[in-house]
Amino acid sequence: MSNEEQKSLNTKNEVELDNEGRRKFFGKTALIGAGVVAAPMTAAMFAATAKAKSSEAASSVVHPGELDEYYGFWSGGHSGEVRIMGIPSMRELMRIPVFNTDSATGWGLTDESKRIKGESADIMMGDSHHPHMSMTDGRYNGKYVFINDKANSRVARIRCNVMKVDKMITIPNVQAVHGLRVQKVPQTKYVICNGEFEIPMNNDGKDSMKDVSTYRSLFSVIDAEKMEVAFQVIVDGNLDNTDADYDGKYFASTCYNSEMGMNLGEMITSERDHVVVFNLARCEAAVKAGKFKTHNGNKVPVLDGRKGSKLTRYIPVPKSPHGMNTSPDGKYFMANGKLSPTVSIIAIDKLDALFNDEIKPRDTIVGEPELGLGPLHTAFDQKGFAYTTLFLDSQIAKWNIEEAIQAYQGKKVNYIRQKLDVHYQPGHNSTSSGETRDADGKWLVSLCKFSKDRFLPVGPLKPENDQLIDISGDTMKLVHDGPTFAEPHDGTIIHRSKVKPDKVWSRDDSIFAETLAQAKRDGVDTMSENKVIRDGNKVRVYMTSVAPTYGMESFNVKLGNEVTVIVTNLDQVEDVTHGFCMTNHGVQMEIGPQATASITFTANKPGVQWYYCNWFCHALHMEMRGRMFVEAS
Ligand code: K7E
Ligand code: CUA
Repeated sequence: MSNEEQKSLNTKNEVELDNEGRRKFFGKTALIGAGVVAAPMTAAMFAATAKAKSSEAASSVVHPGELDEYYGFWSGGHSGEVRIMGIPSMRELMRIPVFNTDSATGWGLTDESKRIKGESADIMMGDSHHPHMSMTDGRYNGKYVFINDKANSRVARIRCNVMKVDKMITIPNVQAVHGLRVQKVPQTKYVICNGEFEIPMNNDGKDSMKDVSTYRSLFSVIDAEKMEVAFQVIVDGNLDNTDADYDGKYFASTCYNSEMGMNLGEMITSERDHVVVFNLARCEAAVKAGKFKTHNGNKVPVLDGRKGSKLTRYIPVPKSPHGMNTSPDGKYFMANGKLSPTVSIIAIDKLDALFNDEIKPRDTIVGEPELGLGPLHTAFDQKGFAYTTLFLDSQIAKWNIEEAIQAYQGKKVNYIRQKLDVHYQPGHNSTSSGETRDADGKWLVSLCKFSKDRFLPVGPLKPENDQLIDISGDTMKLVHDGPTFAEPHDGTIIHRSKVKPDKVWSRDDSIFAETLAQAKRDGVDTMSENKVIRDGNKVRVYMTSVAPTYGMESFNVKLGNEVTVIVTNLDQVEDVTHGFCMTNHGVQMEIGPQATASITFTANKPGVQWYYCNWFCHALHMEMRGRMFVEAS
């Protein structure tokens, strides 16, 4: 055995030990729970794993100057942002600040971003999990990407022509918006999202906050164009992840706390939790018929979808399921077991009968393949295979859906094709176009929560590891390790033909429309004029920018003035973005070509304060600056 081989074996052993440790940590739940036993790996599976390791696929190489075939939209987790990746190169192309505050672009600091954030403008952080693009007839339409903020119960919309957030709302009556998906068919009229944490229905602190019987979790249905909550549905238990069908009829969500437990032990007592299925037509009819209540002083219609309601059905599944994924042929909802080694396959074509009370909830389950320890999320190709992440086993299981269904009917088939080691502890995974009718079975990305030994050590906080896997052949092949900063929970892989971003801004973009309206009220033509408007203690400074100068070399204010600087970038050249930074005032922003951006601050330091352009725009970029004279009175 060579040194290298010995080393890799050692590493492997350490990793396995580590997995063992984790297994013990989760042991109470994973092992006592539902009599869970890991499916032993067959020799064929071992061989497949080994083969996948030894053959090097070169197909992920994107040469300098070449473009990727896919866009990836990655969430930034508790970094609060969304990232645009190039697939298969795994290059990070852009960051879209959403719930976080961004120094470079001024997101969270500019007047435009504060307006878009609205009532949550003072919240500077977020926890983004699930980025999903709007669809038409089950295919991406390139218009919007929606993303949740678990930390502050918000949902934001990114407009894909400029790749900036143009709307953000706080969802009322819920706490911790987690799972988020879009209606796929006929188009994304609705964005659906889950309230994860249970809270008193009227959460005003007046009733006993310890009376858990008053706690609820709500499913929220958002009008995608208006970005308003259309209605909400009260459920039994809590809600975790969600997805929509390909018929425009049903949404399904997992629940891991049907017990309504308030601590870990209580949350995992039952052998079974459930999947809630929502009947969209019945919900819309109930709203129309006025069969709802409102709560907490807002106008959102809240429907009662608890057990016994016509609006929902509860399908028992093994305890504490996590991911919810719809197969791209539109046939199945899949609930990933987490504490159970199984995935529960729900036949969508049986749901009509379930809602008509012709069959029992469990009759909709047509398969429950045993895949390994800690199944969290499942992705798909177009050939009938599913790819499930096994968190505890640090593997991805590739399995055949129809064979898993046959096995459930008692036939002796080995539906598992391969288990591929990933590094380590994968959460979500995603296949190219796999959440749409266009699933093409080319790429799979495994978003691994731990990287351990895969990269140069960078201190106690380590990167995560986004691994690219070639799934175009019979076996999965690992082709790339990609370190990422906290924390891509979920990613979607979208063919580049679906996304058509603009090269420069339109002058009438709604993102800065309100700023232009103010300019109009001030009688300023932002495209040509450089002007200071004094309005009591307020000073509005309008200036243009053309590389490498601002239209205004200096302006005067008085100490204590509230100053708004409005910059319009007259450059029409693609990629010539200017910045505006006022030294010593915590003021900085991006102004894209043909855009207008503004930022407001108090001039609280007397004397000469230089402002400068901080986006490198020209050979004379350093000279692109001017002075604010702050007169002490
Ligand atoms: Cu991390 Cu989709 Cu929020 Cu699973 S969720 S891992
Ligand atoms: Cu303008 Cu740098």
